[in-house]
Amino acid sequence: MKTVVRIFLLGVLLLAVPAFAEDATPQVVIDKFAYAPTALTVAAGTKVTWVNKDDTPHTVVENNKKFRSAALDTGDSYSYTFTEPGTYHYFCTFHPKMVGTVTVTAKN
Ligand SMILES: [Cu+2]
Repeated sequence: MKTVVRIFLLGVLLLAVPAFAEDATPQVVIDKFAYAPTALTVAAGTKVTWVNKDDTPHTVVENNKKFRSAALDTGDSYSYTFTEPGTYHYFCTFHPKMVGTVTVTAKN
């Protein structure tokens, strides 16, 4: 019985490794007319991916158009790699009340 538990735990650990690797690319989920998380902090050089899980098209557009996605349908995603430290405010062109922020810190 103990061996079974050990094998199970080993399996859990092996499954957890790819999950940690995925965290290196932070995701912002778009759902119910909102970005989640609304505010995200990443180090310079980080790629951020937005995924639309809503049943309505949305966009991701930086206030000064430093980045802008096409219209994202349900299931579509958009990625942008932040190279310059700073604060980036973005919104949805279809629903301007939808806003989010990415804060980019200097590379360690
Ligand atoms: Cu929208």
